[in-house]
Amino acid sequence: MTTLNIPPALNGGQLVVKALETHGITRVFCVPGESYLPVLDALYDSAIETTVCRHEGGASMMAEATGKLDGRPGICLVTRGPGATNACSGIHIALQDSTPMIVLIGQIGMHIREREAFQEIDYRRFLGSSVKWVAEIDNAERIEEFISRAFHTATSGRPGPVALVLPETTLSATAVPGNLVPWQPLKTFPGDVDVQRLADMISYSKQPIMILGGSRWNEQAVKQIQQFSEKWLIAVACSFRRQMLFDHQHANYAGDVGIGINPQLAHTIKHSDLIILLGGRFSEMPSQDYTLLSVPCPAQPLVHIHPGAEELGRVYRADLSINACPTTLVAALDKLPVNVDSSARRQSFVAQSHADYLAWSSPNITTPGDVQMASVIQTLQDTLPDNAIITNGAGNYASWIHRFWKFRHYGSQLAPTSGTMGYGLPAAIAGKLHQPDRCVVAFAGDGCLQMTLQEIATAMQYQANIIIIVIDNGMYGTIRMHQERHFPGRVSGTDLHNPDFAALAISYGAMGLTVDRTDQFNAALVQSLSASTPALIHIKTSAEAITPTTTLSAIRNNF
Ligand SMILES: Cc1ncc(C[n+]2csc(CCOP(=O)(O)OP(=O)(O)O)c2C)c(N)n1
Ligand SMILES: [Mg+2]
Repeated sequence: MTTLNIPPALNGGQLVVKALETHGITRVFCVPGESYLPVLDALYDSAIETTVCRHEGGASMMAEATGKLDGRPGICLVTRGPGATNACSGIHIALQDSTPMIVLIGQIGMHIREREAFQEIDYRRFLGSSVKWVAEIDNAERIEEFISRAFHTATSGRPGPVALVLPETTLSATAVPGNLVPWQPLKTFPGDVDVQRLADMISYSKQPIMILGGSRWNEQAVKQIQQFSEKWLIAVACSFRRQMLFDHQHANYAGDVGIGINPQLAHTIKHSDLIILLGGRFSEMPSQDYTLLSVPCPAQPLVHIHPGAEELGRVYRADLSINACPTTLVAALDKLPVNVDSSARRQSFVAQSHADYLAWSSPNITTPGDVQMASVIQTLQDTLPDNAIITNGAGNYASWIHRFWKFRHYGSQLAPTSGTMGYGLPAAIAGKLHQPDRCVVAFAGDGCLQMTLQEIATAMQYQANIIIIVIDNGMYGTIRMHQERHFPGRVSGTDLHNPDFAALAISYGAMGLTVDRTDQFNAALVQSLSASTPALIHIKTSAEAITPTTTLSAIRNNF
């Protein structure tokens, strides 16, 4: 007698978790909800680590940051209705930052659909333009199919967020698991003809500048592009918040093309005879409100390389468009025999571009108040390992990092190109959980931190011993800056009355320290580095020190 070897049927929650395991997921971020209890229950038996957060915004930002570091989708689990609405901040970051991410959302049972049942949302309409793909799984037998597609969709072409909606009726139904195998990352490769044309354009250019951006990079590709820039004598800049893509101490580094760009670098880009956009979209922030390249036909010769075909020709009509991943493009460039015309001229162009960067990033500036932020960053630079992960959210405080911190390694930056406040703390927690051996420092403004402050409890719970540096100027400084520019002296809705952040950190069980003067920072940093808990350094800065280059009064008085 033969016995049929049929695996036992699993419930929907078990099928979801089994599929995540198959695709190599080791950690999920969640806020629990009664709408997806079978998934939580299946996680109980799984080797997947479940990280319980305090707010779905924090959970989705942690998932997004994990995707950014890892290249595989970060996973976030949230409940229906308010859980999903709270998760939107992280979903939007994943969309704008081209980060692979999968959000699993609970849902009411299918039998009560369309009555606006408790926390019912039509996610296809609600998330329609905020994700790469959103689908509701109405049959337990199709869970594996949908999850497989979610992994492929989130990671292919231009990566981004995918939302899968899990009705209670699907999670409680059962099905027999199939022969699911892990998803396969899809790469796009440049054609030989295009690579040769790119090489020819680089050969004959007198002032080529490459601007690195986007996602789908890895450590090897970052090394290869560095070697390529050396051999071919190319100046290299990094796009807004993609500074980890090129070693800032390298002789070919020209600076970051972001908010508060070095005017000299902007000039260089405007007058370059070849711009190579590699990996990024060159959207509003790096393009300086679309002024560095005219739309759709730039004045400068342009090569645009992007893994998503739909991004090529979307804004800029390039002379050469190549639909390829940064990794495959640099691998192809690596094989080319070097051919550079007018190398002496190129050498001096590269040297001048780097000299411009060094002058711009020198911390020898003086700003109002008792804390000099450029010196604070210099102290960090002198003390932290150079592969430390630096995170931030949105606010003028981030300009100190962008301008003065010298990023040196791939995977050392977690910062939202979407300009989302509150990102620094959850991103740092995710970074530390992902790479526990690395030093992780979260920067936040007083406004920024208070958007996700409660995640200090998550850091405590999982011993994610990060250092949080809060730059407290008593206001939503960025908006005050714009306000003073457009409506001088009419302060409206931008003042903040803040708590004692150090005391607050201590109440969570973390270390809390306060810095009022530059000379106190070093001791606070040393103490934080030796802490056996997360540590928060509350730096009180002058509201006048609004940017590295100007003061609030100067803006108000239109100087
Ligand atoms: C979630 C979110 N809400 C609002 C904004 C608009 N915004 C941009 S910067 C900023 C102020 C940031 O204040 P703070 O963190 O204190 O930094 P500062 O500019 O004072 O250095 C605001 C409100 C935003 N970018 N993101
Ligand atoms: Mg502030």
